[in-house]
Amino acid sequence: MASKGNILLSVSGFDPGIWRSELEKMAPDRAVVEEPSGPGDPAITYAVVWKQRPGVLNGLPNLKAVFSIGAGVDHIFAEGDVPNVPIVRVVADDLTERMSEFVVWQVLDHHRKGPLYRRQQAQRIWHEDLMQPSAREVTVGILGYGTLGRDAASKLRMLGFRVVGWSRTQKQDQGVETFAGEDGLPRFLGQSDIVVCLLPLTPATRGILAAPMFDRMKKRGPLGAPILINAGRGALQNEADILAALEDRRLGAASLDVFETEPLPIDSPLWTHPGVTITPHAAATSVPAALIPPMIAQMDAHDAGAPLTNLVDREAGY
Ligand code: NDP
Ligand code: OXD
Repeated sequence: MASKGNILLSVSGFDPGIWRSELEKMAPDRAVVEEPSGPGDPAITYAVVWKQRPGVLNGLPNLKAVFSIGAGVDHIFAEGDVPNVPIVRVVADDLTERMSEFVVWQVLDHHRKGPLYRRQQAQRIWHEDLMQPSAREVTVGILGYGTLGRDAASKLRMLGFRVVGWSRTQKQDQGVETFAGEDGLPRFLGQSDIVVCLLPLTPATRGILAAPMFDRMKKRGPLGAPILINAGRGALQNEADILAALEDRRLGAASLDVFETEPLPIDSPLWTHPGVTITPHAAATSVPAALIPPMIAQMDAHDAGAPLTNLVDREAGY
């Protein structure tokens, strides 16, 4: 029996069913609806969204907050006017740990020459590449030293890598040299052998992974040329520039989880490029059973007067 306000669930790009059933399980006292009952539906108090239907959030007089089912919120702003209510994003160990797994996997794969040995295996070639640096000789630079970046950094450091971080505002972190803003970028890039991008997509970061950045990256290093790993957002990267940089060795290789257009078009040259590893926006999946309980807990606490946490700064866009 629904006695609290209704939850509007508006997701596109995948089946909302598992989110709906988890919401219904965890919040039996709230009805879950996928559309307002009509203009100005007064029963809706919270929305849970991923690339919501354009306009669906507008004109809901009792909407108290919008919850993103991911860490990123660019998908919310992309769908036009978003009412001026708080936006809550995912900050959860489950998601963070999944992302760190991905980052560590890709860093180690490049560091330990996975692409080379897979190519050799396909040709039955037995040849040990003796140019194998130790982790201590390799610096991993994390663009976007936030919730995900810091966790990945701590796990990479445990493996022995040197880590540097770049963020919008200056950070202090023991054991990690940190840089901030445009001024800090050249020194960050100049020492990173592997650049891991965990930036949010905002007006300031759109298209940042492009020729001007690749031109400024470290020229030589223990891995030969710098490696790019992007698990932030596809619109952070210029794919034509990545391909050009791979051709002239400004980049040695790239692992891309996100793309300008998703799914990656069948005719994209990235699919077959020997220097590119592709995963289908799978770096850190949002798992309903892990993410819905804290969302419902926040809704209940907020209804009882508590402030919301993990709020998005609308001006900064993340
Ligand atoms: P956070 O907000 O915790 O961290 C973002 C970091 O980026 C912060 O350090 C922030 O700086 C920095 N940043 C933002 N704008 C700029 C800028 N203009 N210049 C320099 N640094 C900047 O986000 P999360 O770590 O939780 O998530 C990051 C992103 O990862 C998400 O927005 C999403 O796009 C992506 N993601 C991808 C997934 C996947 O499966 N591929 C899964 C989950 C997330 P400051 O610290 O100063 O605020
Ligand atoms: C996210 C994502 O933002 O999965 O959480 O991309």
